[in-house]
Amino acid sequence: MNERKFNVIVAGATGAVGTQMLTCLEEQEFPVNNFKLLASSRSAGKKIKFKGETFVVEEMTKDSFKGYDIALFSAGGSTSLKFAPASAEAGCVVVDNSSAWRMDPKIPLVVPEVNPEAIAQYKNKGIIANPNCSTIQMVVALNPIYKNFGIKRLVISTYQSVSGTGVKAVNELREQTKAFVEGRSPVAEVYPHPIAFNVLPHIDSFLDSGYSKEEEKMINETRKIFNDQSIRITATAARVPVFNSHSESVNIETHKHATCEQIRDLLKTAHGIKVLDDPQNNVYPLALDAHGSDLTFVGRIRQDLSIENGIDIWIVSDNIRKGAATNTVQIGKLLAENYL
Ligand code: 25A
Ligand code: L14
Repeated sequence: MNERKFNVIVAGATGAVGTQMLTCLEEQEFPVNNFKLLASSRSAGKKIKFKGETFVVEEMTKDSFKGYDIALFSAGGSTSLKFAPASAEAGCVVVDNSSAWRMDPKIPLVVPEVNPEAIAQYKNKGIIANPNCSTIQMVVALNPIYKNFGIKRLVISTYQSVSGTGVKAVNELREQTKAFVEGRSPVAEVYPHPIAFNVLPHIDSFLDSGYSKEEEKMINETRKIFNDQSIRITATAARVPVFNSHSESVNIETHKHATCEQIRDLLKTAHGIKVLDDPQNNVYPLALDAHGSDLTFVGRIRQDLSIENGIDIWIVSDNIRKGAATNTVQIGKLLAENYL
């Protein structure tokens, strides 16, 4: 890697994902020169430590970006729609974690293990989109299977943690759990129903089709990342009372026949994946174990006995790290190293 250092902004720096982005920038040894933290007026003035130095959070405005090279955004969809074009205009390339730009055909949607070459399309609009958390971990696990056997159809069920919704949702699960245990009635503010000791088949808003937006994102984003509109996909996304890490059951129908051993061997050597698959000894991926890791964990690999070319797998990853912050910082690093 060359010696050049980059002027970097984190926008939405006080949120669940923004905070993790700072840790990832440190861990991935991102070559940072000037550094700036942005959030809403609510957080302006807040002090945050980065690489041993204290930075004061500033309110994001359209003038925040001049003289900076890369802005990592995790400030929500509407904020991103408002400010990302101003950043790009100022020559500061945006890597955006919100859903705002993902399906824009001119904007690349990138998972470094799968389609790093798409980063080159940053030139179109000065924006790169980071996919949805549930999609990222799934395509990391599916990529070796897609490349070797082809994928005809996916049937997905997710079991998603509350951390994706942000800090308030994490606090709500904690408070509701205490309320239940102490015999008080739980207060539901972030979600329409209590999430403690419950399962909600509801993530993001519902569409006329009957799918939720989260389910639609998994379908559309997966096809865009693989650049293959022929994959048939259906999904059900559920929220479970887990603080962090998403779990997914994915049923895969491949074009070519694959044995479990072939799939297991492929995944064992794939970048970013760890196979945990010894169910007889109670070894399989777990949300609690994935917490804090950048890896995507895969287990319960087995033949779907109901069709000819079917495989079932269980996928778990830390949704705030690989599902959001880690992936965004990885994209930023590839962009800096290879294109800027
Ligand atoms: O539209 P999307 O893309 O679907 O995204 C919606 C939300 O999902 C989260 C993210 O929340 C986002 O707001 N998110 C997006 N992508 C995600 C992903 N891949 C994802 N979560 C997981 N995986 P978040 O909590 O992670 O980040 C919020 C950050 O955005 C900042 N922000 C909001 N509006 C802004 C803005 N920054 C600049 N300009 C704006 N106009 C926000 O800063 C935070 O950093 P903040 O200062 O508003 O919040 C500071 C603290 O206050 C808490 N808080 C937020 N809202 C309220 C609140 N407290 C009380 N009342 C509120 N209404 C925050 O939790 C934070 O701790
Ligand atoms: O990035 O879990 O599209 O509530 C929006 C919903 C992130 C997770 C996105 C949640 C998701 C979020």
